[in-house]
Parts: sequence; structure tokens; C-alpha cells
Amino acid sequence: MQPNVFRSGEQPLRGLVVCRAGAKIEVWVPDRERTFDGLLRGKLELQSASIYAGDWVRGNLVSDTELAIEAVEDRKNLLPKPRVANVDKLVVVMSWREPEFSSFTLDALLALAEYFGLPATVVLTKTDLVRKRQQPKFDAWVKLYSGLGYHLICTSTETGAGLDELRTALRGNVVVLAGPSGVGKSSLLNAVIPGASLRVGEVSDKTGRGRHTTTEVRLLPNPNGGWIADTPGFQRVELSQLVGIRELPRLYREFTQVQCQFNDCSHTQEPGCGVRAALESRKIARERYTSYLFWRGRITSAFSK
Ligand SMILES: Nc1nc2c(ncn2[C@@H]2O[C@H](COP(=O)(O)OP(=O)(O)OP(=O)(O)O)[C@@H](O)[C@H]2O)c(=O)[nH]1
Ligand SMILES: [Mg+2]
Ligand SMILES: [Zn+2]
Repeated sequence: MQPNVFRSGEQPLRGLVVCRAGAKIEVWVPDRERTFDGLLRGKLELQSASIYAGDWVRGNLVSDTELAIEAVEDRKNLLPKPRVANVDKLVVVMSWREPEFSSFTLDALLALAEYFGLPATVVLTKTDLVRKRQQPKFDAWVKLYSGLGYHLICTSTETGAGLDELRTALRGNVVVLAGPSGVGKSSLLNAVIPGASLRVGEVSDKTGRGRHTTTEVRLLPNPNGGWIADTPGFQRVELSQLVGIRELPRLYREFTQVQCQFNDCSHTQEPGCGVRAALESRKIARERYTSYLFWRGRITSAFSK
């Protein structure tokens, strides 16, 4: 039998929203060491769209299973896609194949981390699928991103490679896994969190893309402390919805290390541009500069629409 946790006339309880999907809000209440269904009342009901996984709420128990939410605490940040509040660290997950590795997508997610001032770890998954002749190319990417100062982990849930290192990297308060659909985010969490049993999907043979197996953000308790958010993958990122053209250069961290003639340099054709000089002298990687131009173009065309 369930213990009776509902006692009326008590002080409000504090809880963490561990899942938000449509009308469903799941709240973990540390004082009771279990989750409750969050109910929205009055004014909050009207603002219901603005409660997310990662939010801390206050409320009163109204039954053995329900917590009436009275207030949402101020949040320190809110990631746009995936929607998660109070994030401390971003783990960017990309597969080598199935779906194909995309440095443009990786750069956009790293830019997102820079934008929010979050530490980022890069996880390159499915290393068991690296073919022998692709190995030099794979190694070059690893070198590039490690060289930028990002912690990079190569994993395979098939061989078990990198999983111990990942366990360590997942330590933190609220750590979010983000990356395209099908790269293996849920598979990784199943491998490193005992009893996670998250649904894992297939990758389409035709497109090599994932099929959006995970449909909601869910915070899972990390056995080492804190919370880890599994999130739904996406088919494409739209950096332009978040970042303005003047902000973009500082989101490529190596660009901020070089001096430019102008404060507001676009790093495209200004004479004496330090970024372009660094590109020529190979201090800045051609791949990163190309991706900068790509995202810059996306932002420009989004604004001119
Ligand atoms: N070969 C290989 N396949 C893997 C690996 N990790 C995951 N997969 C497969 O990749 C497919 C997608 O894995 P998921 O964990 O569902 O991917 P996801 O990133 O959670 O996808 P969404 O929930 O759609 O965002 C599954 O068929 C997994 O078995 C790996 O290291 N190697
Ligand atoms: Mg998933
Ligand atoms: Zn410049």
C-alpha cells in the first residue's frame, strides 16, 4: 500500500519539473522522495505554456498523487530547443554515421552552448561504424574540436568504448544531451544509467535519419548525483531564430582569440581582418570558417524574408 503523503494545511513543497509534455507535468519532490502530477491553478493555468523540465516549482499536495503548483521560481536560463530550464552543461551528441556526421550542425550546437555561456562536451557516437579508410578523416575532426578546447569523447554502445569517460562527463547539476534524431542519445543513457530503459529507435534506411523516437524532454536522476536530460532529436537546427548576425562571431570561440581591425568586423571581406589572416596562416580551420559563412548566410536570409 502507498503511504499516505497527503496532509492538508502543510507548508508549500518545493519540486523539480522532471517532465513536461502537453498538459502533463511531472514534479519530483525531494521532501517526499517521489514524483507527483503537477496541476496548474488560476493565473498559472493561463501561463501554462511557460513551465518546462528543469523548472523549480512550489505547491501544495491536493491528493496522494497531485501537487497543485502555486508558483514557478525564477530560472537562470532556458534553452530554446530542446526546451529545458536551469541548465548547467550541454552534451552535444553527434554520430559518425547513421546519420552522417555534420560539422555544421555540431558548430550550431556549440554556438548555442557559447550563447548561453554553458560548458560543452562533444560526444562522437557510433565509432564502431568508422571504416578503416575513414579513420584519418575521423581523427582529423577529433583533433579539430579538441584543439578548440572542447572536451571530446568518442563512444560506441556496441563496443562500450568511451562510456566510462562519459559517466564522468555527465556529472553536474542539470546536464542536457542534445543532438540530431537517431545519433544515439537515449542509447547512451541506457548504457550509463542503470534502469533508464529509454525507448531507442531505428534509423531510416532511405534517409539515414532518425525517426524522433524520443518525443519529450525527461530529466533522469544521475546515480552520481544531479540530473540528465534526454531530449527529442531534431532534423535540422535553426540558429537564425536565436542568434543575430553581430553575435555570431563570438560564438566561434577561436575567432575571439584573434585581433581584428574593427570592433564590428563581419570577418568576410574587411581589409586587415584578423580572422581571415588566421585562416590563411591555418590558425583557424577552414571547416570552421566555412561553417561560419554558412550560418551567417542563414541569418542574413532569415532577416531579409
Ligand atoms: N552501430 C551503432 N548503433 C548505435 C549506437 N548507438 C545507438 N545506435 C543505434 O542508433 C539508433 C538510434 O538510437 P537512439 O538512441 O534512439 O537515438 P536518439 O538520439 O535517442 O534519437 P531520437 O530519440 O530520435 O532523438 C538505434 O537503432 C540504436 O541501436 C552505436 O554506438 N553504434
Ligand atoms: Mg532518443
Ligand atoms: Zn575580422
